Amino acid sequence: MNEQIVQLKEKFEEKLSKISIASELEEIRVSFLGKNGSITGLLKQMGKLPNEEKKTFGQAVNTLKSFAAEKIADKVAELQKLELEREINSMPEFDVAMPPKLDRGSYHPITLVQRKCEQVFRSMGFTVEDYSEVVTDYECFESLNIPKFHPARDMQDTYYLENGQLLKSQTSAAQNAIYKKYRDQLVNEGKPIRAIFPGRCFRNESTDACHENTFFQMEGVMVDRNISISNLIFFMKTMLSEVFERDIKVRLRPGFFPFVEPGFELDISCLICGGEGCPSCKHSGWLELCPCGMIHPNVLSEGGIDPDKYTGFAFGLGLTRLAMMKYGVKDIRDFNGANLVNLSQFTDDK
Ligand code: FA5
Repeated sequence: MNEQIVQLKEKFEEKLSKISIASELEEIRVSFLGKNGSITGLLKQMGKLPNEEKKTFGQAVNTLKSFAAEKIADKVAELQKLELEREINSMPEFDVAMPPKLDRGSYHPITLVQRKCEQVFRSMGFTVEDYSEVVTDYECFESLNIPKFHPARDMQDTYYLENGQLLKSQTSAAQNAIYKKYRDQLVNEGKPIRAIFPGRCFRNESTDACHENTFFQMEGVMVDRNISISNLIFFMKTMLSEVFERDIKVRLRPGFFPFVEPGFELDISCLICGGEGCPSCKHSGWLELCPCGMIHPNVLSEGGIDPDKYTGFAFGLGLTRLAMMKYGVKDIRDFNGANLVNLSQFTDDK
C-alpha cells in the first residue's frame, strides 16, 4: 500500500512540475484532491485494510494530501508572480518620476519684462521687495508729501475699501516702508538703500490704447550720501539698454510729483510708430514711461532719514507700457484680455 502512496506522490510532483499557467492548476487539484481524485480515492480504500494497517495508512495519505495542497498553493503564488513579471516586462519602459507631458502654458509678457528688470537691477546691487496691493492713505499719499485735499491726488483716483484703505494707485506707496526697513543699515553700517519694488496698481481711469485701470509699475529708490541726478540718469539708461538690447531714444523733461524735487518725466520714442505718432502714444511720438526725480526732503524725513546728510533718487517705471514697447503690443488692454494666442507668443524670451 505504501508503494501506491509513493507512486502517487511522484506522479503528482511530475504533473505539477509541468504546469506553466495558473488555469491548469485547478485541473490537477481536482484530479488529485477532488471528490473523485486519486488521493481521495486512497482514503476510500481504507475500509478494505486490516485494522492494524489503517492508522499508518491513513496518516500517510493525510500527509500526502497536505503536501499536495501546500504544493498547489506554492505553485499558485509562483505562477502569479511570473505572470506579473511577464506583464511588467511587456509594458513599454517609462519613468514614473517624470512629470506628465502637459501643455504648460507660458509666462505673461509683463512677467517676462518684470523679471528682466529685476535681473538688471539685482546685478547692480538692488534688492527686490514685495508689497501689499491694499494700502493706507498714509502709505499711498501722506507719507509721500501729498496731504489730504492736495490737488495731486486728483491724478490718482483709485478704489477705496469701506475701512478707508485703498488699492494702491502707485508703487511709490511702498517707499516709506522701505526707508524705515533699511534706514538703520544706512545710518549705522553705511550701506546705501538700493531697492526696487514691482507691483500692480489700480486707478479709476477711462481706458484707451495706453491707459488701463489695472497696470504694473516698478518703483526704484537709491539713498546714500551724495546721490545726484547723474546717478539717476546712469541707472535709467542702463536699465533701458539692457531691457531693449539696443539704443533707445529718450527725453527727459520737467515733471511734477510732490515726492520728488526736482522731478522729471522720462519718455521714450514710441517703438510702435517709430516716433511718427499713433494711438499707442496718443499721437505724440513719445510715450511717458518712467517719471523720476530726487527724493523730496520731507519724504526722507518721514522715512526716518536725515535729508541734510542723505540724498536719493526715485523712479516709477510703467512696466505695462515697457512691455508694450518691448513686444510691439499696440493696445495695452490686450494684456488683460484672455487671448492666449496673443499672450503665449513671447514664452521663449525668458
Ligand atoms: C507715478 O505713479 C509716480 N508714482 C511715479 C514716480 C515715482 C515719480 C518715483 C517720481 C518718483 P505716473 O502717474 O506718471 O507716476 O505713473 C508712472 C508711470 O506708470 C507712467 O509713466 C506710465 O508708464 C504708467 N502708468 C500710469 N498710469 C497708467 C495707466 N492708467 N495705465 C498704464 N500705465 C500707466
